[in-house]
Formats: sequence, C-alpha cells, structure tokens
Amino acid sequence: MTETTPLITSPEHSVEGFVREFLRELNFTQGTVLERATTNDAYLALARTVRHYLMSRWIETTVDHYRAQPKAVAYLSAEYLLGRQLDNALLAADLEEIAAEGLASLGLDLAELRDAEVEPGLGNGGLGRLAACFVDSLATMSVPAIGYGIRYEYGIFRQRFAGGRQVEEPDTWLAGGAPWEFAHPEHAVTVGFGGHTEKYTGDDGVERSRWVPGWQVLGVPYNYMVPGYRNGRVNTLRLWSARATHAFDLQIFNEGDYVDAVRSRTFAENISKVLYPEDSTPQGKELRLQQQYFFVACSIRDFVDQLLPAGFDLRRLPERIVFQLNDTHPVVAIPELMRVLVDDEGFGWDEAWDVTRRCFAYTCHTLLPEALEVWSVELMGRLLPRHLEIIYRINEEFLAQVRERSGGDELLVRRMSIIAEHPQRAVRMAFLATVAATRVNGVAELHSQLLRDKVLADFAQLWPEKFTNVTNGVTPRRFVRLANPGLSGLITEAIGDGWVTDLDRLRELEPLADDAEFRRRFREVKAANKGRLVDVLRRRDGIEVDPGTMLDVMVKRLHEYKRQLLKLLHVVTLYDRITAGEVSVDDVPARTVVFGAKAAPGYVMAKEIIALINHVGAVVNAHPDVSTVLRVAFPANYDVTVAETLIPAADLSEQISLAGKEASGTGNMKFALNGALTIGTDDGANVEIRRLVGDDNFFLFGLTEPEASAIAEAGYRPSSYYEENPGLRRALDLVASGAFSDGDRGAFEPVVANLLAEDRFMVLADYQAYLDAQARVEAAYADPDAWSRSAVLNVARSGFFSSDRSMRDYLDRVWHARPLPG
Ligand code: 6GP
Repeated sequence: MTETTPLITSPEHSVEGFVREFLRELNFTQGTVLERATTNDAYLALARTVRHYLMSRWIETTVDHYRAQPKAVAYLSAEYLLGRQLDNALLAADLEEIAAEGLASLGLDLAELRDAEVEPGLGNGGLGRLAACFVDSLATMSVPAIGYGIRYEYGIFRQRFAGGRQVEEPDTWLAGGAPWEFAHPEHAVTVGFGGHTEKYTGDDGVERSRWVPGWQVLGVPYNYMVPGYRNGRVNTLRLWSARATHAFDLQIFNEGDYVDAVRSRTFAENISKVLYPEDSTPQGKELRLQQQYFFVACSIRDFVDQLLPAGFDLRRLPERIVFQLNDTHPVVAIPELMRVLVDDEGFGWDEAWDVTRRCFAYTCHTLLPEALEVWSVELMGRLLPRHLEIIYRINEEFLAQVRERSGGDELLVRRMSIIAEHPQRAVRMAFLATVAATRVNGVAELHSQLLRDKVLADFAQLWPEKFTNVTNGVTPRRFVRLANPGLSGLITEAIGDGWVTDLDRLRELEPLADDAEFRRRFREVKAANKGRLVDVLRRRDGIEVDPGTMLDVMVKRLHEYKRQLLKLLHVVTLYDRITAGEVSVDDVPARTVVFGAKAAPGYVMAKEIIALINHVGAVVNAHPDVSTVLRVAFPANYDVTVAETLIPAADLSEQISLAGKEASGTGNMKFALNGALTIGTDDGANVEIRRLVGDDNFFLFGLTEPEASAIAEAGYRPSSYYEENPGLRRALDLVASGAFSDGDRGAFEPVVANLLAEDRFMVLADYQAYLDAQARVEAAYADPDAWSRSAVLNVARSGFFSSDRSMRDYLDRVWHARPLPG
C-alpha cells in the first residue's frame, strides 16, 4: 500500500469524452475497430470504459481507508450472487444517458451490449444475493468495508430442462472475458493444509504447538469494484483464486515426472474451481472445507498484511476490524485467527482469545437443523490439525464455564459442546461461531426469536446480550431503480429522487394511493413491465405469456420447505375444477403462474418436483378451455438477470413456506417494493412486511409457527387431510392417476406418497387455507383500481426493507463502526 495517490484523471463526463474513451478501449485493448467489432468486443470495451470513470474514486477510497485507519467491516462470505455489473456501474457513475447516447452515435445499442454480459453467479440464492446487496449498501453509505470471498471458476450451474427434468450444465462465466476484475498475483498469499502439529519449547520456555502443513496453495486475489451510488466511493470485493505454489511444482518437477507435475497443479487449483450448488443443505465434502479454510486464511492474512500499517499492534485489532461471518461457511476463521495470534505472533492464549472474540460477529441464515454445518473431527484433524487442537481448547474452556455456571449439569454440557459425539464426532460450526462471536443475529424478527428460543436456546440463556436481530434488506439501486425504470420515474416525479438512498421516503407516496390518476399511471407502468417480460420470455425461452393475465410468481430455490408443491396443488385444483365443469372459465380471472427455481443436483425430491411442475404445466397449457384462464410458465435457469425483469412485472408474490422454516426471505421484499401483493404465511420477514403494508394489502394464510410446532409434536398425520378434504383428495389422485404423465401412474408416485406419509412441511395441512386465500386474491383482483391502491401502498410502506437500513442496524447493534465522512 503506497501513501501517495497516483496522478490520474477520469475521462471527461460528456458524450464526446465517453465516445473517445470507448473507441480507445476498442482499439487499444480489444485490438479492433468499430466496423469489425463483435458484440462481445463492444461489450468489453464498454465495460472497461465505464470502469475508467470509477477508477479514481476507487483509488481515492482505498487510500482514504488506509490513511484514516478507521474501524472497518470485513464481510466474509463464501457466496456473492452479484448479478450483472454493467448497469450498476453506469448508474453509480451517472453515465446511463451519456453511454446510451454515445453508443447510439456509433450505431451501437446499449441494450444489446448489456445482454452480452454473463452474470457472475457466485452464489446459490438468498444468502449470496444478500451479501451482494450488503456490499452495495456499505459502499453507498461510505462505510469502510471489504468483501472477501471465492472467485469460483464455475458459478451456479446453468439449468436446462430435458423432458421436463432438470439438467445441469457448467457455468462458464469467465469464458467471454472478465472486464470487471483485477488480478493481483503480487499480493498472493500462501495457505497450508494437512500435515501434523508438533510441540516445541519457545524462547520464553513455554511449551507450544505448531503446525507443519503437508501441502500449500497460493491464493491470488481478484479485486472487484463495488461502487457506491453517486457518493464518490468505490469499495472493494476481493475474491480468491487458488493456484499451485512454485514449491509445490518444483518438488514434483525435480522428481522427474514433468507431465505429472503439470497435472498435479490442478489439484491445488481445484479449490476455487466450482461453487457447491447446495442451498441450505451442506454436503460435508472435503473440498468444501478446503474452500472455506482457503478463503478465510487468505482474507485474514490479507487484512493484516495489506490493510494495516507495518508494525501494527495486533492487540488493537478489534479497534480496526470486525469480521462478519455470513453463516457458518467462514467460521474456521475463528481458529485461524487464534492460530495466527498464538503460533505466528507469539500471543498468550488468553490474550489471543480476548482479541479474537472481539473481532467476530456471526449471522445465522437458517432454521433447518440439517442446514447447520458440522465437520467430522476425522476430516478436520486431517485437513487442519492445528485448528482442531485450537477448537478443542476453545471448547474445553467454554465447557468449564458452562459447568461452573450450571452447577455441573452434564446434560447441558453435552448439549452445548462444540464437539458433537453422535452420530460421529464432529465440530458444530454454529456453536463455535456462537461461542466466539461478540454478536449473533438472525435475519428477521421471527427468525431471531426462534434462534433464541429454540435453535440456540442454551446459548441465549448463557449470554442473552449476544443475541440480536437484523432484518434483511435489498438494495433499492438494483431492485427498483435499475430493474424498474418505469416505477422509478413515476416515484421520482412524485417525490424527487432522494428515495434511492433513503428508502423510507417512499412513505411520501402514501397519499397518492388515493389519487386515481397516480393509480392509473402505476397500472400503466405495471403493464409496460409485463410487456417487457413477455418479450424476454419469448426471446430467451420461447415461452408465450399473455400480458393481460394476472402474473402469479413463485421464484426461489426449489426446496420442500418453501412449498412449491402447495402452489402446484392450487394449479392442479383449478385445472380439476374447470375440466370437471364445476368452475366456468368466465368466473375466474385469467392468470399465468410463473415458476423459477433451481434444485441442488443431488436433491432428488426437489428435482422430482421440478419435473412435476413442468408436466402439469404442459397439460394445463395444452388444454383448450383451461389454458384460456390458466397457464404455467417455468423459464429455465432462473438467475438475478431474469429476476430483474420478472419481479417488476408481477402482480402476486408467492411466499408460502411453512411457518418457522424460512429464515427471512428477500424475494418477498423485492416483490413488495415493486408493487406486487403478497400471498404468504406468517413466516420470516413476511411477518414484518404484513405489519408494515397492513392486513388489507396482504393475503395471509396458514398455520402459525406455534401451531405448526404443536401439530408436529402431537404427531402430524397428513393422510387425515387427504381423507377429509375432497378437493385435496381429487388433486392428489389426479397426479397419482398419471393425468400429467401420459397415463404413467408411477411417474410421480414418490411425490404423492411422500405427501401422504410424511409431508414434513405440512403442505396438506395448509392446503385449504391456501385455496381460501387464493379465492380472496381472485376477488380482490377483480377490482383493478382497489388492487392498484393496495399495490401502491405496498411500495410506499416497504422502505424499511432497504439493505441500507440493514447496514445501519449492523453498524449500531453489531459492528460499532461508522461511515467515513466525505
Ligand atoms: C437463506 C434463507 O433461507 C433465507 O430465508 C434468507 O432470506 C437468506 O438466507 C438471506 O438471509 N439461507 C441460505 O441461503 C442458506 O444457505 C444456510 O442458509
């Protein structure tokens, strides 16, 4: 890190300046001329041009942070689901109009170049997208922060359907060039793995342990700009890529087998090769633990070496940094920092623990017990032997404390131990995080309460002050301002553009809900957004959507607890009633049910559900009567880019998880902010959405968390619902009859059988309540004016769900850090 700012000037902020810079990039970096440039050439030149406008801010921000040495936030996340970068960078640099005009003057179309960008899909779903929203807000709020993660060579798989079933293909997002990243091999960090530990006596006469790794890899940082919204700040996202070390090569080269030596490089490079496609269900694979340790070890080393001044007294580390653990994936950073302090820096244990404890905070993102990561002691000991020793010692001292406080309650000690004994000895990463962190937070009020009362209850008893809530949020820049230009324009016309960085100001729209002219224009925007979606789905998927229908949208990962099956049973029931002649097509509003969902490749039931949706959709869409009022659209490969056109077009947002299972949800917030009404359970952030938008503007249904727990405890019998509810019985029988599988009765037998026998997420228990709520939706939709009034109120009252507000909450409740002025 240098202390001097290099002399740089940004290109001129004008159409001419932009065109000049663009052509220079095209000629000098792409090595081509306008007449011969491919779309990808032009896209790359455009991206680099935009980058240049942000560069001086980036350097200034970095230098400012280094000079001021403020308390900084290091967000540690194994996933960042960033979405496309171009539009966000254009917005931040205030270049949208200039770029469109400049390109047009060269005969190029900004919209076409935009489509050439392949989004970096370095995340699975909610957790990864949240991280991307958070770094955006941190930059926009001038908070000194850095995001650390992994530069996966292959992001989340691309989904295709074959015969209605999901097929996964590798995501080669880097293939066309990666204009947003900056490799810094000169700042590579060496990370050890495996080997053994040994005892030795230090100069001070104290017996110590040290790690002798068996092999090493290099972590090469790739920096990404995280531009704040027009505030002159650009923060950094630093993603690590694994390389073979030279030593690693040399040793093998010297052994004489050149080909083997080259081949073995891939062993090291495998670490950052691919994102694990599991969402909320860890696989416990060795490579995954390698990834986790790799990126946190690199990040800690990087922070200490690059961002602190030489000779910094690490006893003061908590004044300079808080490492925010995005779920348990980075939790091995805790023993790593202990190792650095004790083994490398010569700290005493207690002193190191005191520093470490104050440097970490932990966010939990789940309520599913199976989603809480555990690593077998066998694997941990083999891959990270020194860290296992450290974890044992942390646990020993912690359990001594529990014993003392509880008067030797051994049952409690066993329950709280960081090391589980059954079914195998394993490290419970959530417990390790909870023991070490200064703060533990859930991601919505209900979730945080359930963490305190259930999942981490013993810990909350011991340290009530550690536990807090920070309700999730989403960035209004990407998900309103960029995704919904029509609505943004309408809002800005009404209340000015301050809402983009102060989303609470949407409140000022409230009176306009009663303004017929405003509502009319609001409907116009929605209609235009539907038109845009129709074009995209036609082009991208060959799917025809009628923009005159109600758009009923359920997009999120495919997971049983999210209950895509409940939505599907509603579709099947409608189909059944219409084909049976019980309901006339004249009596139901026409709707298009849109699904978007990827299933983890190894999650068999989720993949069955995808196939079932596609099969039901095919039959429904082919039926001459039914398809006049009901159609199913399931575009493959739902990603951030699709979300950005889908969400602004939606009328109805499906948030129908079993209460007590969805930690928060963030899609729910995006829909409300874009003027869709929610049909939802009392789960996750739905609770807060409903409280804010009002009961009249939200379709609530279903069991509450205490009700669902009580039923589960008393012994849930899904078949009783089947027996007692004729509509439900008919729907399930129809699926089982082969009506959606060309008469093949066996095709979806496992799905139906599972619902009848187990139905872990109580789809059948909530079926009738859901149908009743859908009837209320239909009634409400029949009055477009009243519907749009509710929709406007949803927008006006959802400002709370800005990720800027989440950041303020973290700053106050967790980080105790401050934005940098200026
Ligand atoms: C998700 C939760 O399922 C979702 O409810 C929440 O909105 C999101 O995190 C952001 O907080 N969890 C995950 O994606 C996950 O992998 C371990 O949890």
